[in-house]
Amino acid sequence: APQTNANVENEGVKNYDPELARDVLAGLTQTPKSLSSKYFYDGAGSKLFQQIMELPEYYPTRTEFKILEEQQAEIAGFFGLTDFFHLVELGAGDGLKTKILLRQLLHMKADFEYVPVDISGDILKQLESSLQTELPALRTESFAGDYFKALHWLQHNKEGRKVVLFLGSNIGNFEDNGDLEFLQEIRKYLKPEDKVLVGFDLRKDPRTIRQAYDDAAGVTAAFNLNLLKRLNRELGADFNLKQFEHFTDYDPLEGVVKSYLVSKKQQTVTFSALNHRVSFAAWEAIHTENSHKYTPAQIEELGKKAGLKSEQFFTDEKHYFADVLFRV
Ligand code: AVJ
Repeated sequence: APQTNANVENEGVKNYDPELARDVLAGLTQTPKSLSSKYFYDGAGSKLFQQIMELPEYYPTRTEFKILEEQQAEIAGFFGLTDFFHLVELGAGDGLKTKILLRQLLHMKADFEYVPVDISGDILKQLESSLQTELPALRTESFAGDYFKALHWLQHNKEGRKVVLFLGSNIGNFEDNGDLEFLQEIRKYLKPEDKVLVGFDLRKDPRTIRQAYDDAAGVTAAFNLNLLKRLNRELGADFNLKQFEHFTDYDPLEGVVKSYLVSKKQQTVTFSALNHRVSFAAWEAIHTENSHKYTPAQIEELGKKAGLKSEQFFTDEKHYFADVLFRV
């Protein structure tokens, strides 16, 4: 009987993450179905994202890298170098882009401490060891956990002003007003002498944007489908990856890339660890990601609503991307 099978398969996934289970069930029992893009980044997903950043179609990383490289001295100057500060990076990742700024700040003899924050302790350990060999003079104190827990901890345990980095256009990944709410939350931790540098992907030819999320080699498709692989492994689901496909489109009115996993036929998926089944109609879509693109005016407005003034835009010659420096 199916019940018995489910119990047998259960053995493999006894220690599932209850938060993942709750989010996934909530997302797949509502209409339209959705899964949070924050779950893309398991081991395989992080590797696939590394590959995405190398794709010819995926311009954001390369463009932001160039902005930081070419304008590093000016950007560092805007941080204010006359007194000590904490350079807090939310979602530090591999720090490849940040190392440009870190090197520059050390070169300018800035008095600062680097505080990389990431949900993944593994990523932070890798970052710390690479920093130790590449930039031995750097003072680092990493924080594994939630971004706002990190800001709270800093406020209560550390003296001195701060410069907060939120790079890579991660700000674009929120739903609805999530970008505004995120900046409003950061604002609560800021003092007049603090700064925030945020990476925004700008509006451009809609075809350029669409291609960046639907590459010819199919890496982004694999990245999206990996979410289902993760649910198979971590929640004992039985998604047949051949029966779902990656679909993505950019709406130039809304300025949002929306990505989906579409069920190619009517089918039922069983989550053996959760004793739960989810049915899909033929061509029913699971919404998996939003990626917002902004006009400069929208960025100013967003800042204003969050109580932040945009002090300086750092952009590339094609105006594909902007790192924007805000203060209160
Ligand atoms: C990591 C959120 C910046 O939205 O461009 C890349 C994630 N998704 N290709 C983005 C992503 C598909 C990426 N961010």
